[in-house]
Amino acid sequence: MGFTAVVGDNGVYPESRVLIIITGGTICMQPLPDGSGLAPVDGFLENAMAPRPSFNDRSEKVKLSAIKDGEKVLLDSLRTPPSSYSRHVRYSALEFSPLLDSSSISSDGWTQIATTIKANYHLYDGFVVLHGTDSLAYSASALSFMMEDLGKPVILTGSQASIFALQSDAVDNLLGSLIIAGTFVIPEVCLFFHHTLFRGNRTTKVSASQFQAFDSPNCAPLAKVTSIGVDVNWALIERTTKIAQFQVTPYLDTTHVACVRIFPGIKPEMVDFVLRVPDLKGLILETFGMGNAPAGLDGSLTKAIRSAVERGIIVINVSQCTNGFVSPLYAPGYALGKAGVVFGQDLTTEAALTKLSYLLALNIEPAEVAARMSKSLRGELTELATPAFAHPAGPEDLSSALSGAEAAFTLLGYAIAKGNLQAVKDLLEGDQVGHQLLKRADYAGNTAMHLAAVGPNKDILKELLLRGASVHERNRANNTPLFLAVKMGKQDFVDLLEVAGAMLWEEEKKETAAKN
Ligand code: ASN
Repeated sequence: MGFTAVVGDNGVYPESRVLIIITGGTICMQPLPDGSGLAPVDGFLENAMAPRPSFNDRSEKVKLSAIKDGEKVLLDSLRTPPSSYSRHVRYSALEFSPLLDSSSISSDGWTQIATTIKANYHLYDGFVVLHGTDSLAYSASALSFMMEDLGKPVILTGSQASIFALQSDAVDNLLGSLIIAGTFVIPEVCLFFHHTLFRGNRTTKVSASQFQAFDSPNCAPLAKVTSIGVDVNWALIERTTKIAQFQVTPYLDTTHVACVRIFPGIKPEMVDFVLRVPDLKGLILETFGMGNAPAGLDGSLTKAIRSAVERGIIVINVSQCTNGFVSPLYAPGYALGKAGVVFGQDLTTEAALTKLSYLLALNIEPAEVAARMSKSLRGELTELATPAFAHPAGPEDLSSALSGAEAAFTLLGYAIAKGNLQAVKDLLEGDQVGHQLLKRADYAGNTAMHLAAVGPNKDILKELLLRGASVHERNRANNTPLFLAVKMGKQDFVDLLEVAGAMLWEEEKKETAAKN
């Protein structure tokens, strides 16, 4: 939203709240005293964050409420100095017990992360998950599917070197994640690494040792941290256009899926053997190039696959290439398609496996699982709806379309204040322009949602929600649209905002109750 550093009216900067969920990983590791390698150690907040000035402005100690294992607890918190967005980020942490090397994470760990976020969703503005890098792309993908109608940022990060090491990427990765989670309402499961914010379910680990360890080869970064701030690519951000509250599917079925990487000379019997593992429900087939596999003598590989598909097993074709997509362009790929293989477009293997596990956990028919595998649920794949050779709108098109954005936002403010729904619709027409306008704010940090929450026409509020506006944005005074609607006593606006997932903090409830 591009705020410049301005102190709030009363001389203090507002605070946002972030919960850090610590699962383990190198970021919190130290060498074991007996020399048997690195292992995670607990007490990260006190030992790694509190001593560092960039994580701790040494302000008065404050406890934050959180829900842990279903119980309300009070956690120590720390606060960052004000960022260039005129905000402190206050945060507390919940640690997994035991902390893990991420190679040991499983569906149970993902469930624990997702349910912790669900339980604490109403208490924090955003969530940062500290996690080892080895399986980070799997966890980011898994969580993106488990979380539906997410309205707040969930950012996974870790590091290649421990925060206790002299030369490490840990501080940059963690501080960047905290500031983004506490400043921008990016309602996605993201992965932040080496100054770059990625859509989690598009990522893959590309280096075992370099600090630039992750990439999302088929999707541009969602944001980049530069010397002057965070450059968010708002046009790319996924947002829900349903009026619905955040929900979690608390389980993924990773026990009935398998993954086979095709190689020159692979025996069809091997693939057939895997496809006959008792209770197997789905297979990810990593194929060559654009989705090709050797047919086998007399088409025996294709026969094995066809027979499996007839037995109700879902077979998904993804490419071994990191960039590009699969298609039935070549005869071998076409034959796989004829045998009933589903083309996973540009899905990563990590996203394909976790998406399949998610869909299997929903207990829907195999045909429905197969249909949903080639549709985008959380921005994890590119649906090939537009002609492959169309020229996408370049950055020039976008900037010229937005050159009058400030004027358009002013007009939008007038239309909202007058209750003129048609004018609002006209101004928001065009996906990218509309999206940019919904992210804009006036001098007081009020977005279109803040204005509509106190405006005369509830249908405008509904229209903004259906176009993907967020109920969680806070203005400079740290107020959400719901807080303003409650203060104005607009009960039907309050009801609509709550159905769309808005909620008040405990102090806000007390404050509005006292004044109303
Ligand atoms: N083995 C570590 C893990 O994934 C690697 C890391 O975090 N850099 O937990």
